[in-house]
Amino acid sequence: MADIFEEDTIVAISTPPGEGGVGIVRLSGGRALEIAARMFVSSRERDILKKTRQRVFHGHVHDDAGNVLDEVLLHVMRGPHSYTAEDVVEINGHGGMAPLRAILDAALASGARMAGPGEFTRRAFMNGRIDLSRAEAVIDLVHAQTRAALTAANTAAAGALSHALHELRETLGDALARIEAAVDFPEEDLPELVDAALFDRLHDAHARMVEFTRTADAGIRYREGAALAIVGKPNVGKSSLFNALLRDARAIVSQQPGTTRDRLEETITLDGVPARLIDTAGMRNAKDEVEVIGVQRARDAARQAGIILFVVDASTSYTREDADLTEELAGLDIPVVLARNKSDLVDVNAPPTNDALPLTCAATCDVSAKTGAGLHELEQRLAALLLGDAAPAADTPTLFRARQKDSMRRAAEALRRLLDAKDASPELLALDLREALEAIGEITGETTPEDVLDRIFASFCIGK
Ligand SMILES: Nc1nc2c(ncn2[C@@H]2O[C@H](COP(=O)(O)OP(=O)(O)O)[C@@H](O)[C@H]2O)c(=O)[nH]1
Ligand SMILES: [Mg+2]
Repeated sequence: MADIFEEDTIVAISTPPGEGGVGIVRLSGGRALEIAARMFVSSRERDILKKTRQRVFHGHVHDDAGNVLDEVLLHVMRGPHSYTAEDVVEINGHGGMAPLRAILDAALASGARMAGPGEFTRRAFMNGRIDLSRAEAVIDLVHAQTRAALTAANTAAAGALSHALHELRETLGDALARIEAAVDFPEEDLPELVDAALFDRLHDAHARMVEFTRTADAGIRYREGAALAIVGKPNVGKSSLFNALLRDARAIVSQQPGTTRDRLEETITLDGVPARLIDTAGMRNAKDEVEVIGVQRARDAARQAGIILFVVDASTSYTREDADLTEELAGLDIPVVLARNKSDLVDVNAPPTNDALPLTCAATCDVSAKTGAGLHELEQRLAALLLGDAAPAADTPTLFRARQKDSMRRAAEALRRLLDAKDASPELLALDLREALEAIGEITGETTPEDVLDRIFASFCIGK
């Protein structure tokens, strides 16, 4: 599989642009050492081409004319004991774009080719060092925004997900081998190959697949996060609630209605899920030109949100504006959490001034942005909505992409068909098994179409 690459050695700057303590230029491929040797002069006259698995050299990188470009540490890792399973050389130079670019140019001039996005990781995958689920987890490690997302990505990157998937494939593959063998045997020999124990194993495998599909939503949430739009009429305390949830005085709060005109966005963490909290302009029939635009933006934010946090002022009666907004939100088909704010002003002994709004809410919370009362419960309700009841136990391998979930769902369906029709002909059983195997193979990479692979690796950064 790897041979299409054999000729070319790729190079890229692997650290982010900008200034840093160190910067790394990474080379991988059959000629990585030879190219590095052309650019590098060891300070102790060591030969970097000498066979060792791993070694670090100190010295200088030169251009063709012999000019020193940077003082570096050269880290040589021979395949297959490297990230890509090929020969890899990492040149650790001084951080800063000028020296790194100079080293990169020298490598290109010496015969390396510029790496595409994710090409190092793609090589690790093509060379069989990691499967697709691990390669994708590497992207997620880089992009993880919360501890929970990082844990999930780490678990998958370390191979726990890949291991669980390969176990499933083995169970299915073993069953397929037996069932296919049964096709060629006379009827009386069947029980030994295809027995109750085999169906028990498939039954267990099916249960694990269903569990994977169930917890996938949480995995996807950890990775993608969700947008949480705060909407309501002017002056109900949206910006105050935004600040309270952020634990920061980010938005301007004022008793003057119509203060917030633009949308503000900040990320908070709700039970491990990165949530983009969006403060919006109060929804009303605004006259002021800027405010009209703000209200339009509020509408857009609400429409695109994963959850709407609808804020009302519980210390006053609902108005026409609340009612209009309620109607508008009800038409959106997005879960709404109702926050009855300013609870500190509500006299608990007085009869409630507010009847229920004609809106089915996923949750209703009494809060006070001013005193912080009810905030914790509000956060818990929001987190529960984001994760459903599907949050996987920590360290349990989880699917974390919609694509993976879809494949797993198809695998589980195929296996369900088989289990529902155990007495069907071996040919039919084999058909279902093959379909299930193929679907799981899409997650591990064995049967993933090339264009899907292209898209996955294109989402990496160059140098990873
Ligand atoms: N007593 C009380 N006042 C609040 C509370 N939340 C907001 N306010 C006040 O209500 C006014 C409007 O708040 P603001 O956050 O700007 O509302 P927005 O227009 O919906 O963004 C300000 O004077 C706030 O101090 C609350 O929970 N209790
Ligand atoms: Mg505001």
